Amino acid sequence: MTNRKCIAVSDVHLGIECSNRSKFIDFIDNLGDDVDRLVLLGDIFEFWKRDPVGVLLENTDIIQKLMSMEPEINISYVVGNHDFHLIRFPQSYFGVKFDLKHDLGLEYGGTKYRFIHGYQLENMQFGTLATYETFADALCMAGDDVGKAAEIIWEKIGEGRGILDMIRNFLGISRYSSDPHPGATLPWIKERIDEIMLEPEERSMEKYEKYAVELVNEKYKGEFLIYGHSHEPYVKMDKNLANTGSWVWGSSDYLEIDKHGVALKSY
Ligand SMILES: [Mn+2]
Repeated sequence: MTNRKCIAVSDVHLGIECSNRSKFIDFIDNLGDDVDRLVLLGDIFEFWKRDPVGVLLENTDIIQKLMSMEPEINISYVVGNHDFHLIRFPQSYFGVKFDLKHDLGLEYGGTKYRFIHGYQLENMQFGTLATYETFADALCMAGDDVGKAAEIIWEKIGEGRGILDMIRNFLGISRYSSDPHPGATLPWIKERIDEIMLEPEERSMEKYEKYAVELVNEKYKGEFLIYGHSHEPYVKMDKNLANTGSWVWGSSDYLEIDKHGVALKSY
């Protein structure tokens, strides 16, 4: 194909008020004829503040639209922290159709591109990636209100039962522990979870880019890294880094990737 063009988009957070839903529908309705691939780069749906079933039901029109775009446009879905729960259904129609992944590699114009949502950058301070993913999945199922969800998590971690037992186990805070001060680790976890629960707008962004540079220099050496998560769109060709931005609070960011490189656009 001569005009291969990939569109990457993330952080639409469908299901909450500030999501730019109608504009996003217009956007996917009007992808150009030269687009052969759409990468949904995570947090397309918001399952932390809402329940997954409710959000998916409300957005069946979008899901059907996306499904009908194949095979002309190849769709890949890389899960984010807020829609991590989707990865639990690899055999579902949704999973098969969208080819759900934790990360994705593609090549355009001789450049290898690596796509991740970007929650992997939280892992740098949270502990292990497995712990973070367990946490993200638990939050997806925690309920319909973020305040309530956070509260539930504190109760669970504190009491040592329920959905976050796995996290406790990872961190070695067993309620059967002979450690006389098992609570000593709690402030450490609380501090990190508090930060992860902040809205992207309230977080310090420099550290994400710093961690992303580390990934490009180590784990993804020789590749161009594209991520979302931070809601701060940018393209830095010199650093082999780009961010897809978001579709909340009036933003409508996306990246175009073709043989010439990466371009940041706003719809
Ligand atoms: Mn995210």
